[in-house]
Amino acid sequence: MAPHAMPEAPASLTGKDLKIGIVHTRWNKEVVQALVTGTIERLQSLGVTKDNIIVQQIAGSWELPIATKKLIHAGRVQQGNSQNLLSGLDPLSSPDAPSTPVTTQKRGEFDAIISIGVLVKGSTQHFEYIAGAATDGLMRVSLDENVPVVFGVLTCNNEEQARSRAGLVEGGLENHGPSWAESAVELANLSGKWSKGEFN
Ligand code: RBF
Repeated sequence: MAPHAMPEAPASLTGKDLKIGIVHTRWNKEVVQALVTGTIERLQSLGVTKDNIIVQQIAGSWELPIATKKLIHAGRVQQGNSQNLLSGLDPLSSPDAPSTPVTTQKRGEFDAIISIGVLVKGSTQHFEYIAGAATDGLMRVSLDENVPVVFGVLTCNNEEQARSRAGLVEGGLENHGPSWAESAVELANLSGKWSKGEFN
């Protein structure tokens, strides 16, 4: 096995019925876009439907922790709204009530969030500060909110290394996006079971 080969996901992995959020940065756009595409394609090949993959864009990695937290909360707001909507409807007494919008999107809480950004070491100390803050911040959000947050942040010495980790260099490394998708689906499924006290 190559030193940084990514571990293989369990063959039984399925993303059916999961709702996954992706929040990604605009900095280092080409690399980020390749990572986001790799992530989305793998989520879909695992059975997550297009409607259940919510993609949001922000400026830079510094903002990833707060954006991830806000996205988690947005899912909860949606859950509250759909509950209010349903409780206000009495199909027997209001036959003309507007029908629920046609969408196959799962309402409410995200099962996992994948936070994606690329930091390239430059001549300033920003790299260290932003990388440290994004790393600590994303871990904190995940634990505080009790939602799996996948760390999709690349910290690279240069542009070439970043491109390689996004699968953009011929003969280089694999795109990391698919492995982030697998981590999200795996932990989302396990979390769903554990929250019901089930292990199998
Ligand atoms: N954001 C990134 O996602 N990746 C970077 O490589 C990156 N480098 C930066 C370098 C400098 C000197 C500055 C000022 C910002 C950089 N940012 C980068 C943006 C940062 O994460 C954040 O969006 C801005 O600082 C605004 O809060």
